Amino acid sequence: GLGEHRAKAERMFSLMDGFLKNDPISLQKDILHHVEYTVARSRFSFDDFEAYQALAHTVRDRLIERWHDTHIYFKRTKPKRLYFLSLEFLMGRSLSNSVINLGIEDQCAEALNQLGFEFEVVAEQEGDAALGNGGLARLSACQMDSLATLDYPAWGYGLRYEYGLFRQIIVDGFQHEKPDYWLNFGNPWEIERIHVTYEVKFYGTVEEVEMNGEKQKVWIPGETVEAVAYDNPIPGYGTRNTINLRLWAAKPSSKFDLEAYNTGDYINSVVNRQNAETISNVLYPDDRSHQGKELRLKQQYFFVSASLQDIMRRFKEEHTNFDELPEKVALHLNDTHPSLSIAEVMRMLVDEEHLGWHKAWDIVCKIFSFTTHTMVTDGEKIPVELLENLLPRHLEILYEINFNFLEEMKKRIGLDYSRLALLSIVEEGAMKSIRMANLAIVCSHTVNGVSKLHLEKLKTKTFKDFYGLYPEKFQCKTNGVSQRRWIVVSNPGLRDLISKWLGTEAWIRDADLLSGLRDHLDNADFHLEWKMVKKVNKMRLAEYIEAMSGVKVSLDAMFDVQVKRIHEYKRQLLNIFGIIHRYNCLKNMDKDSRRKVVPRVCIIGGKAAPGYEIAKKIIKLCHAVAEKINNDTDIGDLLKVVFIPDYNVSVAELVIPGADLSQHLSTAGNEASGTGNMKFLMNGCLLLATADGSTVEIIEEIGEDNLFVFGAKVHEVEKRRQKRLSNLAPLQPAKVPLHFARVLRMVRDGYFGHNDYFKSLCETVEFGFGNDYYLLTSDFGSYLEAQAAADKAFVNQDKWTRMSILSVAGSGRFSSDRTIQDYAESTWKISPCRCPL
Ligand code: 73E
Repeated sequence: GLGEHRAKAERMFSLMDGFLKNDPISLQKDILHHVEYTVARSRFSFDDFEAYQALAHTVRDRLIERWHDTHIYFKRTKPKRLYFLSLEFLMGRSLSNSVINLGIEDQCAEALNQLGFEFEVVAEQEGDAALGNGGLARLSACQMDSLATLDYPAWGYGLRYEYGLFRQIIVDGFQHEKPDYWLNFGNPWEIERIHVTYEVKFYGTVEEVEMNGEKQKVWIPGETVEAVAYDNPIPGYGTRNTINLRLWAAKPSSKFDLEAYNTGDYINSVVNRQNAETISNVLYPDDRSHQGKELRLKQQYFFVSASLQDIMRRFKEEHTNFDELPEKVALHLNDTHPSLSIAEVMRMLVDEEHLGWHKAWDIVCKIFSFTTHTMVTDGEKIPVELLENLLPRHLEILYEINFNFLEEMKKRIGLDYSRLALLSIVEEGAMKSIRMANLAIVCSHTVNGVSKLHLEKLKTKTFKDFYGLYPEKFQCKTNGVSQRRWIVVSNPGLRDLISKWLGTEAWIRDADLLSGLRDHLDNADFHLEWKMVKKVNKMRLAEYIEAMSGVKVSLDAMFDVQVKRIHEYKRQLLNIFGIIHRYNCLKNMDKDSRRKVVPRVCIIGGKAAPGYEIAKKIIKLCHAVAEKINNDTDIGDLLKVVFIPDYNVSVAELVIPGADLSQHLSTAGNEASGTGNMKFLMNGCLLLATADGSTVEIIEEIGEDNLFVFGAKVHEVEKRRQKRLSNLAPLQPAKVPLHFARVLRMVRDGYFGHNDYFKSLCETVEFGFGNDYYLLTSDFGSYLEAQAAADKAFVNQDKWTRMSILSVAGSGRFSSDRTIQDYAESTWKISPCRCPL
């Protein structure tokens, strides 16, 4: 059984031992060593947190060994490297993930046990690395895991924010933001490289100088800060390969503010030095919105400049001719955030390496690829005014890129000025600005969408004009998530069950093997064990809920979860309205009917961007509704509402395995992909969802009988919006379904208190006001039907279990391994480079 497969896996892993040994005794010695000499506590007396620190350092040593070997091997074989550029990475905790990927979990647990500690408890001491907002950032983290596991010679580059995403605390039902100063207790997972530093320059002027009889532009910068590298080893699973995520921190440069020193204002000049550090200080907490703020632009350029100096240095160490760049370097832009890279590479090649413009441009167009994560047309823009001041030379380069591009377009499409204006990288008008998406599309050899539906919208709407020009550039790379993080780390019970019934752990590297679970679809023992795993996970979650909110929940209830950033388009409001409707139904039922009701625990969690008023009101409404329902003795266990505060990666690892049902309610055409749905799918949780983003492909894969789909389809949304507007003139409240109107009235009239506060929230779905842009009114009926179908299926536990098994069995396609392999082969053109044992 399982023991045998574990033993086989262990033999495979033991081959990967390096200088440091991984048997429990050796691990224990190292843990005690670190307790004494790194943590500086007595080895006879240390607590859970200190045990965590010591174990983390023990694991870190082993990571460093592999990470060295991997890079020595890469250096020797000089493969084409992928550089994954992203301003956000949501890594979460590292201990469990590392220990699993190194294949030393049992040994570590045993080593700790003998010292009187429990691995799970020790692992929970770790705080999350939350250097990102939501889906985009967690996707980067899953993709790093896949890149390492599949042996690709890749590097991740990002920023080492000192304050990660704010911590959400709830006071009286309202969200408050608290700074996440995550480095307070040290970070054993990073390696500070004090000698890997680069100068990053800002401001100043551009001057023209004569060089070898030719006129040449030079940038005379006005301010210099230093970028220091912090390296974060990313171990692959079932391989020795351990790749690097290099994050930059800003430090004052020795050249900083030289002027002030010379004029003698010593104190002020030292104080001013601190300004340099503010660059990498704090992560912008807005998911999806872009503000034209100078600090944000500074962050972007700081990141881009340091990363590209590092990349070019490595290239020049191995190669002499820039013609080789496209064969040796792939630069990937994770959304538009790092797309200043394009101007920066041009500047380096033209101004510093003295290549001709056209030659440089030719190279640049062969090295960049771009993934867009958004559905909206109005993407990231940088005000020209800001650029002119902060990066004057880059602005010139951007103008020149645009000039050449528009000249080429004129030849292709003629003097159609309105079309040219749409294509232009420069947006004229009240606020002249650079359109980062246009820049990225023009310069990248591939533009990737994150789901089939998303790509379709890119082609026909968002970037329609560009698609007409470069149809071959547009490709679909449906997102995926790592089964290492989202099953192996977060759901060990399910991991063991899957391995036992598949007879192998090979699915941890090859998720397609999960389809083998279908062979046991009707096996009663399998069903029993499957339900048992879910039950244990629900117990864990129930304990957490009680600890967080004081609400006791019944394990017989259906655990219904919606966790993600709070956004109008994600329609948490639809969920809450559905809950209120359910409450009304229960109140109106007689005793007999109540006995047949499936009890529910409705769990909602997520952060609202600090400036997003409506999102914050949704959080408050959730609490107000919970307060009312949970305290209604008439309702009891039939309905409970819980808001889980501070939703983040480690909370997700607890919540997702314990969910029976998960909700993904975005109005069709708004969620580019969605990745939460895939995590729930892998954990045998049924989905209740609109046909949006990647859910469309989940439906394709598991069949619409195995989840609960509702709501307007993409092609219907436009029509409904129009219809909704034509209803405006004669204001026809009769068109609003009765149930919906009643729920809305309750909120508006203060049934849950705070009616003044909720007024503007209600107005978003009312005609004559917000006009219900996200179509809650027209989707409500269909939503309730899907909910009823879920209730009905839950009563039949055999059927439910089958659906649950089929969900996991169909989740292989949504592994980030599949996504990454596709990118590697068709976009980046890189090959595996496996470090020998
Ligand atoms: O649909 C998700 C997608 O699954 C999308 O909203 C999200 O990216 C996920 C991964 O592909 C996303 N995040 C951002 N844009 N799209 C974003 C924009 C600005 C700042 C931070 C994040």
